[in-house]
Amino acid sequence: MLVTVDAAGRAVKLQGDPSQPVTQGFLCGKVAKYLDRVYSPDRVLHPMRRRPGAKKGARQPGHEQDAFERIGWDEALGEITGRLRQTAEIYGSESILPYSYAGNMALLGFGSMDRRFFSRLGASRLARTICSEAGGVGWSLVYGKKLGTPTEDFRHARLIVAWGANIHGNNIHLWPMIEDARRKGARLIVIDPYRTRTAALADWHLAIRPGTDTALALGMMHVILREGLEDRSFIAERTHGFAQLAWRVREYTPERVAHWTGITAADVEKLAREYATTQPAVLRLNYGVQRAEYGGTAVRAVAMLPALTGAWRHRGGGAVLSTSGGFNWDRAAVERPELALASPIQRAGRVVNMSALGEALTTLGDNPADGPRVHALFVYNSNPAAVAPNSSAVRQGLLRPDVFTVVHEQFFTDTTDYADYLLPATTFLEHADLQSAYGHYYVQLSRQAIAPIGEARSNVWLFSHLAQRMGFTERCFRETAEDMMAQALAIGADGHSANPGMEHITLTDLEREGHIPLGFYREPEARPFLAYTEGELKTPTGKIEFYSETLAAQGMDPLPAFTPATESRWGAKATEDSLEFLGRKADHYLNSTFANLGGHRKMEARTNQRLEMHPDDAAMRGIKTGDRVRVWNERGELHLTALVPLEAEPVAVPRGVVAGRLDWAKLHPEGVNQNVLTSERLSDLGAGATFYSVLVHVERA
Ligand SMILES: Nc1nc2c(c(=O)[nH]1)N[C@H]1C(S)=C(S)[C@@H](COP(=O)(O)OP(=O)(O)OC[C@H]3O[C@@H](n4cnc5c(=O)[nH]c(N)nc54)[C@H](O)[C@@H]3O)O[C@H]1N2
Ligand SMILES: Nc1nc2c(c(=O)[nH]1)N[C@H]1C(S)=C(S)[C@@H](COP(=O)(O)OP(=O)(O)OC[C@H]3O[C@@H](n4cnc5c(=O)[nH]c(N)nc54)[C@H](O)[C@@H]3O)O[C@H]1N2
Ligand SMILES: [Mo]
Repeated sequence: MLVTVDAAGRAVKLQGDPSQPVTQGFLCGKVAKYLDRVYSPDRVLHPMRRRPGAKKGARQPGHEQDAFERIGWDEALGEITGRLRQTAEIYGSESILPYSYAGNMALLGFGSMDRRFFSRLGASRLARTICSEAGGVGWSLVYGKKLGTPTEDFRHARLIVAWGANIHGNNIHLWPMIEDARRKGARLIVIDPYRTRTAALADWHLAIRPGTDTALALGMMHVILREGLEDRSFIAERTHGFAQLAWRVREYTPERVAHWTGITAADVEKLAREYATTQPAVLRLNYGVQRAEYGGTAVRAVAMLPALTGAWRHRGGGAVLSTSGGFNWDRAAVERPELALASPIQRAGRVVNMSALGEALTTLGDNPADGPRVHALFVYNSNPAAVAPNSSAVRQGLLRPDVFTVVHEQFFTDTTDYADYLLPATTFLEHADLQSAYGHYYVQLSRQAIAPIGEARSNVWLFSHLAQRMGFTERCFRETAEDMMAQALAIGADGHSANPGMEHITLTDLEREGHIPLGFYREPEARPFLAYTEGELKTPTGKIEFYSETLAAQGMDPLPAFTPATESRWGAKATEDSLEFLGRKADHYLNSTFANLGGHRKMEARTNQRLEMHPDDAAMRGIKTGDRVRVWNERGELHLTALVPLEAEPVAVPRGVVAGRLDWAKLHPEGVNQNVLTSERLSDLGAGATFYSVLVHVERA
């Protein structure tokens, strides 16, 4: 991204960097308006302390400040470290819980000085599972690490399958490559229960029922093997466990798969044939499939398809979930986990799963074997009161008078309303960082473009200063962002990185170029990158694993199998009138980020606080577009406005499925959002969140 700064030091223009081969000079709709955010009058600009007597809990937008009084940074750091020290002395250091995720996805902003600080403190460790862990584990069981088809190579594909991936809504920079491919005759198939913008633009949309992708993938394999469309030599050279897989998929006839998925047997066959006989064929698997109770297995099953057909051999073929496995940063140098040995507990803290924050704040510690109850919560890079599942439990926890809460934020979010101390955070224009990626293969450096607004400070600055105020004397706590960039890159005496795949990179070059490809991606034309086609993989057998010895050793099924989610139409919790609820993201917000800005809300207006329904489900309940509907389950309820397609309009969701979108809770008249409905049940692999395995009831209000 290029930022134009005027003589007064004010950013006046944002644009995509035309020299970046993936983003190609354009920004997505929401980030194009990022300056609205940087200079918003609603930003948190100073450290604040809750006023004596001011109750915690949701406040009307514009009135959040009333709960706080302004203090200086020095006072804030002193008082917060005092409280943390006291909490650790009384309850044990593991009663302190950091909570952070993806507000800042840069290398240092996501996790660096903060990890050092909490390790040295002996705090609980957070398992960061809310987004991608189930799929990451599922993918890695097959391939060892997350690599995949380069975004730029989608241009060469002849068949593109978006599988639980809303490319046009969430991953717009891939779209031009797809348009290129389609101009040359490629077809786009979308597998998604919801008619996304991507689905609306596709050649073929298969509206699969939520949580049934494993069945579809195994059904496709059934057809591929029955018709002999597999790539025998690729299977023999590169994979492990084919015979066992072949045996397993015999059960998954198109007819059985049709029963579960809602896709006809004829379409299952057609899809399998088209997929296996078109090359290059590429799967864009994103994280939609794995926000489900059996989502890890689903990703695992889908990921096996290109290994069966040998699609990896072809430039523009294969699959991609994430490219993050290409980046071998020196994380240990940045995070320094061994600092935990110098903490009061002299070991790494217990692990708390972020996808069960409600439980962590309300019941964890009831059993003393699990360690102490949580008595201090330190939130940064995240808005858990809006994004974490089962938000009633989260709120109940945040309201506990014996939980001391600090929030480092840019805005007065749903979460800051529960803070004892609120600290102002910089935006990415106001600090420097390195950028990793999960959609491309370039190392990037983002410079600081403008001075921090107000008294905002970066995450690195904050945790460095907290550590010093705690009296931590290790030198690493005085390091700067620049020091840590050099450490992440493992810059040696000759100025070059020592990280595998980054040896050609120097900080000076990065400063000048902005983005530099990873070693294996330096000559993509002369030497195209074909993932998993050469050498040993990082799996136990060194091969692509259809059959997993790792899972077998854990007593789990070593082969993928379809299991219906507990909260699905066949699950134990289903009743006559329950509906499967997809609490999806908004096209014009980034999770909960941007939801408070007028321009972004306007773009999202058609679907915001709506419940999208199939006409039959609506008619059965006497519901029409514009009606207020009550949506509820055993965890919570909220009212939304029904959005039902008219006869001539395409349906957004299949029968039995309803869909909502993420918003800030306090911008809803009832002070809640759709996460009052979602559950803390964890996924089969990776213990991830299961936002898309939810049953609800709906009635006209
Ligand atoms: N505009 C916008 N862009 C974003 C974000 C945002 O909030 N807004 N968030 C960013 C983040 S954090 C992430 S992780 C990525 C995620 O990007 P995606 O992985 O694309 O994320 P989702 O929108 O969660 O899921 C994709 C699609 O999966 C569908 N889906 C749900 N359940 C199932 C299922 O069982 N099977 C199948 N086949 N599909 C299913 C959903 O309807 C959805 O359209 O996007 C990033 N980009
Ligand atoms: N129902 C439902 N819930 C979901 C999802 C869904 O699809 N449906 N998606 C899930 C997914 S995929 C994800 S990734 C999570 C995301 O959940 P979060 O990681 O909480 O993401 P955001 O909602 O974007 O909130 C990030 C916050 O970080 C702040 N921030 C930004 N930069 C910085 C910084 O440098 N420092 C500090 N201290 N703060 C900063 C922003 O102002 C923002 O309020 O939500 C999950 N929740
Ligand atoms: Mo995410």
